[in-house]
Amino acid sequence: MIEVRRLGPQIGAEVQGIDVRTLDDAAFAVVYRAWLDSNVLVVRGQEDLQIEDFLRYSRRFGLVQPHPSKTTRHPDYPEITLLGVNKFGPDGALDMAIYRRGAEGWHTDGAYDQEPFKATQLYALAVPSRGGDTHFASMYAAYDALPQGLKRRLEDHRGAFTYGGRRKATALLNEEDRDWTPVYHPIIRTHPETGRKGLYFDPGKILRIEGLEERESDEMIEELTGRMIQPGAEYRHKWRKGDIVIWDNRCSYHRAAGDYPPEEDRIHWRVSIKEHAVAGMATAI
Ligand SMILES: O=C(O)CCC(=O)C(=O)O
Ligand SMILES: [Fe+2]
Repeated sequence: MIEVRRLGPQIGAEVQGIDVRTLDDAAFAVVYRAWLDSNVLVVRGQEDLQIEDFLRYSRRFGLVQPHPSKTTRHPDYPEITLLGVNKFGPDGALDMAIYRRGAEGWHTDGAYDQEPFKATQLYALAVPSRGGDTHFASMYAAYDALPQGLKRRLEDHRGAFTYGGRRKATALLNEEDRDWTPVYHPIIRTHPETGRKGLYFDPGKILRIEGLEERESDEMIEELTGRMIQPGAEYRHKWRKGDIVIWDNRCSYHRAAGDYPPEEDRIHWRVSIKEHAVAGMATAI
């Protein structure tokens, strides 16, 4: 019996009573709908998944693609990024780019791509005794809370994004992959499936806002950074081993807490998912 439980007032839901390995199309349609409605979907208790199980389930959401960070790919499965693996270098020093991956600020994954990631999905293999949560927040709420004048002003503007953004944070990329040409996305972006508008923004990847003078653009980036997170529109996930969490990069921001004891393991498999027709949806909904 599938049950969907809301985790926060505007964002986050948990699906109970499923095994992702044996979900039929009708059940998957419930899962997918719950995900679209809540931006972040949690499935707990999926212990002992094999990589193939995780990939098969992930592909039902869209096109699973290898992430540009080649050094953190699984050696046999390029579509799987390993999070929290090889944290210590040969000299025993903690590699901060791995330990604090995703913790430098609120962001959305893949804004540096012409077609950003639709979704990111994580599976928890090892969870530390404390810390290591993931925080989420709604882009819809950020848009809704913008003053009318600002909404109107931003409506026609696109942002230029690259992987490293203004800080050129490219430590996890190979040398030859660091030269990114900026891509452009509307700052007010309409979600292709829900039709709702969100504040599509990522302070770590945006270079500038098209059509604004440099100073104006920097000020606007500053202002929008302060408007991303709205009270009551957040969800904080406390991981347990066997959890699967998928978030919608088209309508949510996230960040890792980056605060767990470094000597402990915090390991996830991650997939990056792009848009394409969703298997089983045509008949199921
Ligand atoms: O490890 C986490 O909690 C999330 C890291 C992150 O930002 C990502 O995987 O995209
Ligand atoms: Fe991320």
